[in-house]
Amino acid sequence: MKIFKLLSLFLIAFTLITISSCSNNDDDEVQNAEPGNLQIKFENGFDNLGDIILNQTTQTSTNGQKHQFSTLKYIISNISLIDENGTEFKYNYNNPDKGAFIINQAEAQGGIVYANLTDIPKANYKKIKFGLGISPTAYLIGQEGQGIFWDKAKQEGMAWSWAAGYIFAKLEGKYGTSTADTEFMNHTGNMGDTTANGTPDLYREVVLDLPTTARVSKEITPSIHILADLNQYLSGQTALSLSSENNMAMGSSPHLVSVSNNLINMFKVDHVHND
Ligand SMILES: [Cu+2]
Repeated sequence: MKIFKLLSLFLIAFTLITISSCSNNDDDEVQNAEPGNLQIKFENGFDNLGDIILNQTTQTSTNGQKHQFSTLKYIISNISLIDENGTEFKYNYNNPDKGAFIINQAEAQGGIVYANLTDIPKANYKKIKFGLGISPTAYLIGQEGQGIFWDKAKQEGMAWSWAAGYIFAKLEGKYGTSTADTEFMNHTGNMGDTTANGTPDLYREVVLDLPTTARVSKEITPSIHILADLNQYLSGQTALSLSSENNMAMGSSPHLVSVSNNLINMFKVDHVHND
């Protein structure tokens, strides 16, 4: 009997401890599971030198052309984050109204253009993925399905007519051999429904490793600091020269396909801030 009583007491005590520790865990999880925010910093530069000054910073390409930008803008969309378990969180995927950003060097503050993301699940993220431009899938949702971003893109000169669609990257400035004195405009984009038209799809995606884990929580808003090396434009995987044939190119011509292939390789995560 004594042993039975002792056992019962032990069992009750054990159960109480288990219940209380369980409920403690539950409380912690409820608190910690709250989503947080994330900031992406885009620093546009040439090679390892950040902060391009419009109409000023001049770069010489592989093919020996001096060039500088008066306009440097591009669209980022379909951002996703991959955590330490390989789980991918898609941020307003194929929803430009909530998930697309215009990165405009004219709006850089201290050389940085910011994209602020909200309501990100708490996790330790190891990789970031995003698209340059607007995906064909998002475009085919139609104008009504993305009226907010479409209007914004129109206002910021990042769109043609709806039939032609968005401008993915808008690069304008001057180039030349001894001095940058000849105007150029290269505007990349899909010119409508690429499948129906049988035209090239210039939307490109990239996956980048984070050198430090981005620890998103209610308490911590990490910043992912990306260096975009605009040297890739003319000196990327395909060395390009500007000429009278392509210096006023708009749409998805072969030259602009090469430009798109070069530009998607310009992104690198330099560092991550967890504070
Ligand atoms: Cu930084």
